[in-house]
Amino acid sequence: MKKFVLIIICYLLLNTSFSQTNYQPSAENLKSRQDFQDRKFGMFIHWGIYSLLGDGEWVMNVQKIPYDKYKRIANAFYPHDFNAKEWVKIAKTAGMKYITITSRHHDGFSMFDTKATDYDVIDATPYKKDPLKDLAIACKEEGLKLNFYYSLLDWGRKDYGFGKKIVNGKPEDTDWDSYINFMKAQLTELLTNYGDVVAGIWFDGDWERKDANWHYDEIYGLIHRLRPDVMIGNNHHTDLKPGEDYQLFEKDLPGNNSHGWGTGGVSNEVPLETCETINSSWGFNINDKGYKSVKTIIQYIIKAAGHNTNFLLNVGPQADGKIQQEFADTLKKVGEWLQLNGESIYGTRGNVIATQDWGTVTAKEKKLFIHILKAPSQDFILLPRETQKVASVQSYSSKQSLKWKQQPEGIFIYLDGITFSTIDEIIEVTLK
Ligand code: FHN
Repeated sequence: MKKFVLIIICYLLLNTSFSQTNYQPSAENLKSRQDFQDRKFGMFIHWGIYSLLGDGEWVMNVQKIPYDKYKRIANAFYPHDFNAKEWVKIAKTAGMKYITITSRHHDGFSMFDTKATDYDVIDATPYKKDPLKDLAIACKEEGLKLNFYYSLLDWGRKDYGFGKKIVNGKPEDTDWDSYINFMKAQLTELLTNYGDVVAGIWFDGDWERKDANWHYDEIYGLIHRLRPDVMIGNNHHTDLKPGEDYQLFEKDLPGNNSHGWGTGGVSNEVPLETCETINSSWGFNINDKGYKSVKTIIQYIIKAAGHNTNFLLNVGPQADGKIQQEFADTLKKVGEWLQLNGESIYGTRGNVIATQDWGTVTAKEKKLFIHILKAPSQDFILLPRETQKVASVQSYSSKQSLKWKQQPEGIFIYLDGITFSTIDEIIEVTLK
């Protein structure tokens, strides 16, 4: 009898549709959105069995490795140097306030303990431990939130039918419903087995099948029902869809389209996040030496904050579980800058003024933080359209007072005596 009741509950959980068309986020969800915006800077982690091959997370596809052969590498996955506390320490030292990690990427391998498939870290590797569990515990201990990246696209499963023609919203000759149910079962695990540290689900891969019916109504409905506070984001590179709680951008600030992925509009209703890599790869790539400089990363954080956007910076750890030293060194320096200047980033909101040639502005309560990333050509800057009365203007680093004048065009701030920092010269304006 007990078994029968359980089956009915599971059936309802997997099949009930919760319409997201008129989705009204819960009070908990609205609170999560505020907290998320306050955190501003997160660590993205792409880590999977692909890391063993040192050629990025697309290696199976790019090197045209047949799925059955690729699967064999799982047997070599034993990350003896993996220490979740170390990762969290690196993130925390960098000033990152949350982590988003790949629970399952396009190769279909689940990096967590799942009952929905044997192609997972517990059943298919000699490691037999769940790294996401350790990470959830370490994040919780250190006050970081944890989001799970989850690929909709799967190169290997028969019921996904990679490469099949989509007819009436389904891939031809496959059991699409079985695939949707598989995802729902896994998402249920991700949302119920890792505690309240889990703050978001980060979908990716929708772009591979624009015409498919992804059953978002059911999937998003399930997530919101299990955890109303959890935020749903989907990197589909288009306009926000009903039920999504934050909008994702890739390798671009919202509104830009330098990679062809910024094709949708920018929502002004939900928090925004953009992601970038610390070098040129997402998953570990042994030949990638395109390390971004400390300056580039800090300026990215600032520009994103000015755009009212969080910045998610990716590292691809090695297969042994180590985050390479080059990344850790850069992140430490980024953290040192944030230690000194974090007040002008965390908890602020952007879109105060349009981005200027010289930089951008962030705001918190009565303060405006003017971030000068490039010395302006004149000896003043103009903050257009600021109507609130100014109480004081000073250099953030030296506390030296600066001359200013409030005119109908805006606030003129005179920069005499300022020596511009090569990364960011911050001017603090206090409003009355
Ligand atoms: O194909 C993926 C890629 O591997 C990586 O995960 C990035 C992260 O934003 N998203 C996809 C491309 O849009």
